[in-house]
Amino acid sequence: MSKLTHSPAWLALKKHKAAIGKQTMRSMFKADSQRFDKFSLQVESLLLDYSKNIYTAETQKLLTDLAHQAQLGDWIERMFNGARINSSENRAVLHTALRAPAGSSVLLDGRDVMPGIMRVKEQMRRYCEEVRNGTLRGHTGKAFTDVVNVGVGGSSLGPYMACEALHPYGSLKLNAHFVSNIDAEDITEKLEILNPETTLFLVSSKTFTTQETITNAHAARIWIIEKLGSDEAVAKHFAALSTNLEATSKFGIPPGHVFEFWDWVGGRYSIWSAIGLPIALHIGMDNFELMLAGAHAMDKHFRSAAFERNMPVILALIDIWYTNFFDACSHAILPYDHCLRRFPAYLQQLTMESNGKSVDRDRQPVDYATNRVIWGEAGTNGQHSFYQLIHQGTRTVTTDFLAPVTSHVPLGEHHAMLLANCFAQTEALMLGKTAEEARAELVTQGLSEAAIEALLPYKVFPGNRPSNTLLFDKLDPYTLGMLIALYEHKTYVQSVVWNINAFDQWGVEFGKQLASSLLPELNSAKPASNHDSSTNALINHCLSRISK
Ligand code: G6Q
Repeated sequence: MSKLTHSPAWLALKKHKAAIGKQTMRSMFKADSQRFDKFSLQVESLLLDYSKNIYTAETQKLLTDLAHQAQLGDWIERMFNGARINSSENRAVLHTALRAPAGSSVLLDGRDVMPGIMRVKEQMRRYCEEVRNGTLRGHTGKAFTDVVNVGVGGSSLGPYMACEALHPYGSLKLNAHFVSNIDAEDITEKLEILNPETTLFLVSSKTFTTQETITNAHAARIWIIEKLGSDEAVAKHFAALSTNLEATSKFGIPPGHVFEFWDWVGGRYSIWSAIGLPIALHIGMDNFELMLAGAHAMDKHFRSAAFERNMPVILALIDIWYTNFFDACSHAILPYDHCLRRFPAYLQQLTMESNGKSVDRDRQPVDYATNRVIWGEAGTNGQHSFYQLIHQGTRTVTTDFLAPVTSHVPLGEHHAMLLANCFAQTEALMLGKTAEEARAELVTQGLSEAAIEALLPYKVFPGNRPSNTLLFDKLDPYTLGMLIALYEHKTYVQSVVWNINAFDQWGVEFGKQLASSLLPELNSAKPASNHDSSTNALINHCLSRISK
């Protein structure tokens, strides 16, 4: 048994769960008209309502004890101060330095990382200006109209999500595209609609060795050379975002078009680094800097606020409450903002790749649940598909609803309707519908007693289904920065309590290794025989079908 599940704070929470288990949120709201005031928090324009949870002042106290027991305060400082908290890779974790303002100093092994960060930001600014104003042009002298990010995972999901989220701030003259899949369909469907003379490729890869990215980048390189008729076009039509300067130079990208970052920036935390260049090109460097400023504001809050008033800490502890004491199976991210439609996918990687671990920092297997499955979809689309399961399914799904108070596009009653749907869902999930209420409704509809009896069980909603709601004034770059940093820190807090390393990803590395070792067998004339019977048969089925 691990120390955690035997610790005083854990055992106290277990006991508390048994006691609180009988109370419903409906009764909690009824008993306390101040419940929202007690369980909500505002940081700048970001409002978190966490009152619709199975949660009392005692829950908050016990969860906060758990955080103190894990020495969360020390771990937070360790991260910001450049300690090598990514122990299995012996790396510091300093994505927060990337959004620190000019004039800050962040030491790593006694050396300030800020001058390097500022140098790359300055390089990004110049490049963005020159591409956006047409000073920097393609091989045939035409200004760029399209930017294609070639990258995968952490080198794609963040910029892709942010370019969509900040679309209202995007340049109409410079379209952003994202190619990530090794499936040739991905790059081919992009190339089909693009003009090589006006297309700029950003090869985004921390390692510059990832099979998907390098293969797609080579396909793009061949396309440019063939269409523009010269190898020299590569230097003008390609830039690289990477830590591997040797490999970028081998690819033929001139040093001035290579945007560096460092091994202390994890892939899924790299949106703030040169990996953010597609965002900066799309919305302009000033707006990108606003995104960094929003994240920095959240960093300051995270570092200084007491745990009871600390937004990332509160969200993390509530998540732990359900994960470890209610056996909740998954958590849905439900943005009522079309621009945030890729946010669930982004958070899926951030949290599942960070905390989907089962061995703790002391190399011991854990005996408690770690990260849950994260999923979601923009509202109101999700309402017409999977919300059924959230309302009436057999397993607890907890939820985060996110919504802007105002829309970028005031059109009729659209935005009021969007918000009405959002709030109605959180209310219904909390309240449910009792048999009496359902019966009264059916009576009003004029149904016979027999028809009511037949329908009634299906019309009852258990309620007591937890949700958090995050409201912000408008989805601008600053707010998006705050939101991303909020979830990054939430993820970190959970890892600290669970005593796991949120910053390695051996499962992802495993996948990379497996695919490359199997590839030669798909190109071989001989049938495969080195695997289990299933894998051999799958390979051999393809070989036999291809040769027909
Ligand atoms: C992120 C992961 C993973 C990584 C991709 C791309 O934290 O490690 O998603 O970002 O595998 O890696 P490269 O940037 O090295 O190509």
